[in-house]
Amino acid sequence: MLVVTRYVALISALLLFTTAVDGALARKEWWKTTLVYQIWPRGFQDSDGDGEGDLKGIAIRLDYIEDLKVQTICLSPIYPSPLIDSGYDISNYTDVHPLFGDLDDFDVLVRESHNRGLKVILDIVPNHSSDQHEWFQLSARNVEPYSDYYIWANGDTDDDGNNIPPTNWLSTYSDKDGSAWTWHDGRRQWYYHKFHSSQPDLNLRNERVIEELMNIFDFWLKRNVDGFRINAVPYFFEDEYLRDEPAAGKGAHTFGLSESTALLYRFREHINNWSTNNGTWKFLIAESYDSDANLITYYGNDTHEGIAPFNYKFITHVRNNSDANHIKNILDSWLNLLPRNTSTNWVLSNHDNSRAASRIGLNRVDGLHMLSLLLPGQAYTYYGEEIAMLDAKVPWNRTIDPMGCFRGEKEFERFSRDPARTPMQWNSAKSAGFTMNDTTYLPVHPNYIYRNVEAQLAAKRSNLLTYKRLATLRKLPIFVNGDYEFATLNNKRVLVLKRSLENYPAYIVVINLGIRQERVNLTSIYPDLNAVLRTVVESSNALHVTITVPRDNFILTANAALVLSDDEKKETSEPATSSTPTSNVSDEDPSTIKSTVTTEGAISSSDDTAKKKTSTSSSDHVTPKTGSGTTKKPNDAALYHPSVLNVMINLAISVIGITQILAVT
Ligand SMILES: [Ca+2]
Ligand SMILES: [Ca+2]
Repeated sequence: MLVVTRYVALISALLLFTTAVDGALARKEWWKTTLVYQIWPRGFQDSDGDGEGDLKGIAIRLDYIEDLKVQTICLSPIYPSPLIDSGYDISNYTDVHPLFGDLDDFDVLVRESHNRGLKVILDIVPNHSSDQHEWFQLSARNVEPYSDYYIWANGDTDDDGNNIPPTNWLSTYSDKDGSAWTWHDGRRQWYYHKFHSSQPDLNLRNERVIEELMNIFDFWLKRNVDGFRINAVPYFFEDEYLRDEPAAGKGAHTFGLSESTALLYRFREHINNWSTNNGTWKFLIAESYDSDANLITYYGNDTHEGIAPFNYKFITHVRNNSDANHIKNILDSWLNLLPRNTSTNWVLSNHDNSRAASRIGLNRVDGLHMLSLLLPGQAYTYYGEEIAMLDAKVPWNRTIDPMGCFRGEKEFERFSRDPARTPMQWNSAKSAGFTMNDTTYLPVHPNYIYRNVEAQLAAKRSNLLTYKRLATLRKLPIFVNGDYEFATLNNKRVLVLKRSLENYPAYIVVINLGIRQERVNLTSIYPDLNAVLRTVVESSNALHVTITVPRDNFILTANAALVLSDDEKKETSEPATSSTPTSNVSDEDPSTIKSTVTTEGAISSSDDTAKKKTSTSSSDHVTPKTGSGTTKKPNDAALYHPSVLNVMINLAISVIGITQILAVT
């Protein structure tokens, strides 16, 4: 009896250990496939009627956010700021702008979010502060230790004795002469600002400044935030010797320096140390429009873990005239660049760019969401994208973005980012339900009368309803762990994404990017699928939707998209070769292009060995060959091997059990 009791206790302890290990690993990796909702606090929800969004407003809308099935909220800057650059000009990194509320409101928002299982991440701006920040005020007066907190230089004088800037470096928010240097009368020196003259660049070669930044991370970590978006990474460092750029404005000495990447590694190490000490795993993501070669270095190297960069390919490379081949090639080439054991993310739009519905096409939004939400890795949704909000027309006299303001009345519309930052469209009431005020911080898009959350929730089909179904679907193991494969059909007008996972029915996303109806036949690319596929999700613009479709002959109306499932296969156990023969191939592109890739971003080629291993994980994978000759690899997100652990423990239990039995006998 004693032996039996010991045996049961041992098994219980081992099972508890297994569960604890699995749980700990899952917690550590929670961010790898999270669906992030980016909130622009000024434009989301006003709670006090001043026409400006605020933290209490976000808290009011948490039910909505939870119902969207997103898992993480990313807040654009909420800190005290003169708001010259919409909050990216921070005058105090460890407080909340009174416009948005206070720290208590923030704590409530975090607590309420966590109660719903939602994570909260903040936007941190290490490159520059506001000139209203105390550091700059003291630095301008040469007060120690702040005198070297910013980048000051003496400059030169021209032949007429006028002060001229130290270098030819240019500002992004360029005024008439475009210089990134502004003369400070008090200190009688120039200070460097890549962005607006009210946003002086911090001197990140000063260890005291780095310490300040680490303290800022700690301040918010103590308030239970779940991670950070790191802003403007390629601008962190500039040439130490202040050399002129060979081509002014091209960034040879002011953009993408390797020191910037190295600082990311330090941030990562600092946050990881926090995680280790506190047992709460944090999420980091780096904002950068740098070259692919530099972006890949963000992931880390043999000695340092890095911070994954945003994948902005949808923003930088996909337009309303992009065909299926173009999109396939863009996504494929990025995924193939990824280092082994790393994952990526999908961003259709953000606060710095035209909205996806305006940039790529209103009718394409659902199909794009099928890609961004059903590809492996994280996905990001910019507020309003789920209802396909469009850029609003913001007149000159309402323009507040410095990118627009500096260009003047004739040119501002080409540069202003205000059109993508207008108030969330909640309903058809006054000011779209964003505020009780008649006046809103930016004008509401006039289409709010019919394009709003309330209307889309009530509709039989809508962008919002499609989005919610996709957000739910992406949590299935096949989308978390499965491999992916792109193909194109119908002369580059139809894009196909297949997700597959062993012992799991395949899912196929089919998107008609063309403006005409397309008859689709999947048999040429996937002959081993069931003859009949189940319609899982359809785009809100799809017509003639049926519960099932024949694999070899179905219709996609213009810009329509479907998620199909092969899930009857297991029940029928139908051999792949017994699929219904092709009956209609007339519309098929003879040059159909298909490539199979694993979710690790490693295409089936010999260059696998050249890919750097950057993860700290010790897991290396054998690469089995499938019958189709395609190299498949397990998904990076499934690296915990709980099943292996379980097998080992079961084995240990068996051995111990046999030993005990032998001892009794
Ligand atoms: Ca308000
Ligand atoms: Ca800088």
